[in-house]
Amino acid sequence: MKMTFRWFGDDDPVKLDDIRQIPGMTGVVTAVYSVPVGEVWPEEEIIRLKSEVEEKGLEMEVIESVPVHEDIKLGRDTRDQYIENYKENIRLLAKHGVKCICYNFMPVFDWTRSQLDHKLKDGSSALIYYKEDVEKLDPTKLSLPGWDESYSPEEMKELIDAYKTIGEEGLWENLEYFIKEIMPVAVEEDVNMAIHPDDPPWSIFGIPRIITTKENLDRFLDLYDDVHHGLTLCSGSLAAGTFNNYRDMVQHFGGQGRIHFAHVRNIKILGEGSFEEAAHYSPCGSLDIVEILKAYHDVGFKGYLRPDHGRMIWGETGKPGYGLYDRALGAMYMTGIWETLEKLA
Ligand code: DNO
Repeated sequence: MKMTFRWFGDDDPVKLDDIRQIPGMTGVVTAVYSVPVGEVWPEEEIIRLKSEVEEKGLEMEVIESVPVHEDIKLGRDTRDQYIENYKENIRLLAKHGVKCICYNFMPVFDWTRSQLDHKLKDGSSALIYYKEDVEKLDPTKLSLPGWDESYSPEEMKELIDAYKTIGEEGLWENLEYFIKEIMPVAVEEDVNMAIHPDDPPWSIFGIPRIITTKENLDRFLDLYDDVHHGLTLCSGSLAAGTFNNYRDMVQHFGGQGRIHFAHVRNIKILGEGSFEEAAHYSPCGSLDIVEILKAYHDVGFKGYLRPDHGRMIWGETGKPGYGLYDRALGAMYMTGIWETLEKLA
């Protein structure tokens, strides 16, 4: 297992100088953020980013994310050019030492929450998802970090309607087309492609979502028979669905060598369809992080792992879910568990 930390580049209030001081940290997970979705990343930007990271003694072996253009997800006529660009990004990143690319196939919205600064009893704040609040939201008028904000409300409505029209099976077809195009390039370049599950793992705003359950992840992996075709197994996303057993998924997919990247965080499940994000420490939430890491250890997990969303603690302000302190505590906690597992093995 290689412990990593997400870093949003030079604009991130969390600095590489901070990240390198977390014991056991091997590298950062980052991306080129200056390029619109669907375009080829300038090679000089990749080189610059890599040398900036390496100068601080960290590695840049994982990219999160190379986003997939909506025209690909919708299967529009223009998709082939965007797919060619995607392949070119895989080649360029491989050329500069990237070994794993995280991406998702969520229509329009990436992760969704009802509130980003919910005050917890201990004075910290966390991201939450309350079903009844999300149901009241108007998706054409809202924005969350990580979402593409370049759409007007009218364009957003049109996009959402287009997804409703193709439905889940249409989305599967478009995903299959994309995977069959890009995977031969990833195999040739020896890059592991790691799809991120839908967060939360159910349909929101009437839009289809398909990377949601064990059964669907099996169906996804069956689209291409090569170990490079794999998963980012995100505990906070998948386990928010009470129908999912994350630990069982680690055993199942990890046993097949198909988990390339692990996102591990804790959540407190508040009944069907609602949850609060919690500190990584098991008693703070509904997930048993020791059992989860033990499952990774048992399958001989050699991929990358990162702490996922943290709370805002100690007066820190910054990108919701992506402050320094709580994620550093999470990383250290998991590094400690891993060290224990190694010693007891
Ligand atoms: C949320 C993240 C996601 C993830 C993308 C991957 O905090 O885990 O935004 O980066 O879905 O493409």
